[in-house]
Amino acid sequence: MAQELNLVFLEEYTVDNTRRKFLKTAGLVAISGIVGASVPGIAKAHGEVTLEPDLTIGMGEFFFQLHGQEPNEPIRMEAGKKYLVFFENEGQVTHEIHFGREPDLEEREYKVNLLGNENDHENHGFIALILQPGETATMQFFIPESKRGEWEIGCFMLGHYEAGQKTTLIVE
Ligand SMILES: [Cu+2]
Repeated sequence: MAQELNLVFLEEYTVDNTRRKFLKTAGLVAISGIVGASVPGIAKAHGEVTLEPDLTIGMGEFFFQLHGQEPNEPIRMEAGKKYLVFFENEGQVTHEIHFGREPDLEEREYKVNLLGNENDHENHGFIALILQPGETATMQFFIPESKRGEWEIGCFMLGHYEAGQKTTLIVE
């Protein structure tokens, strides 16, 4: 049940002229269904193209886990680089993936979002990915240099953040 999720761009993004132009007018955009169009894929038999993720992040009760690391061990990413990230809900219940800082446990989201804010009209805000048990999503995004620092990945399903489902995300 792969869910082809949106491309999320931040600020300057220079893959091709068409998208750059689109971005200049729209700011942060989420575009469905073009993941395969902009990322070098790995050709498979029968004409199938499989994307090779840079990172694979699993989640469950109650953690995020970069494959190759321990649950909730800090995740490091580089600013100024494009990432294709594969997410997989390996748990038994629905989980969310928010990227931000300053958790707001009343509103159940971060006050500051790494990938845009809801009320930021120039940058159509990306709030969270929501995955049902067993569901996966592939997301592509670019973290600009201006976002260097310490962030967090968290799940704001009721009680999950409180139970420890949060992981430090270091943008270097
Ligand atoms: Cu959760």
